[in-house]
Amino acid sequence: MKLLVATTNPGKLREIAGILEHAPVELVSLDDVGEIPEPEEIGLTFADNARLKALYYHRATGLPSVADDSGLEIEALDGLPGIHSARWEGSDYAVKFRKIYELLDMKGKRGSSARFVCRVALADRGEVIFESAGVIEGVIADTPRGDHGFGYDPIFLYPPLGRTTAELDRDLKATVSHRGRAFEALAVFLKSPPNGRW
Ligand code: ITT
Repeated sequence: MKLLVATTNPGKLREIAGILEHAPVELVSLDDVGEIPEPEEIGLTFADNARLKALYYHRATGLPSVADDSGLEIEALDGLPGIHSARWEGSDYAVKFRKIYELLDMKGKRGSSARFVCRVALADRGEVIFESAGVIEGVIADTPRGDHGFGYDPIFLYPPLGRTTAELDRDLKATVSHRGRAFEALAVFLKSPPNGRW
């Protein structure tokens, strides 16, 4: 059974492929299905956008499609950048990090609590047939650190390991991350769907 991992983000794709390595599916990426314009992410929640993307790519390709909508919520910034994480303050992460530190310093809260959130939706036969969620709680690191991962990983400190998620290799990040938790639940579903097939 083919499963389209419907993301344009290479960092996400690498992590998802690692987590689903032993799932009973043949993973296909957007590179394998030809040019498809990106959908507008007009949902108001991570869950809405995950469903929207999964259904959109499923309808465009006819393949069972899984989408991930995720982001960073910083407590002292009232949950920003949240569902807008990918495009908030542009696409240059050095600039995004500077802006975050500037806003946090104005409030005297550089080490604010923060969390990464991930919602996953799987669409097949014209509808969403599975959803899952994962969260990892942490704090904003005093300075960016680490070269692994992608996006906001260098500024997200995971206190139980005393490292940013950019200082964890892919497999270790997957054991503790929002995406790891949400996609592990998908892997369980793929191995034993409730009605014997999915
Ligand atoms: P697709 O919609 O094509 O999957 P995207 O990157 O636009 O790609 P989202 O709309 O879900 O995806 O935005 C997710 C953003 O949240 C991502 O670009 C990062 O900025 C941030 N993010 C999510 N998970 C992350 C992680 O594990 N590490 C670092 N940053 C993360």
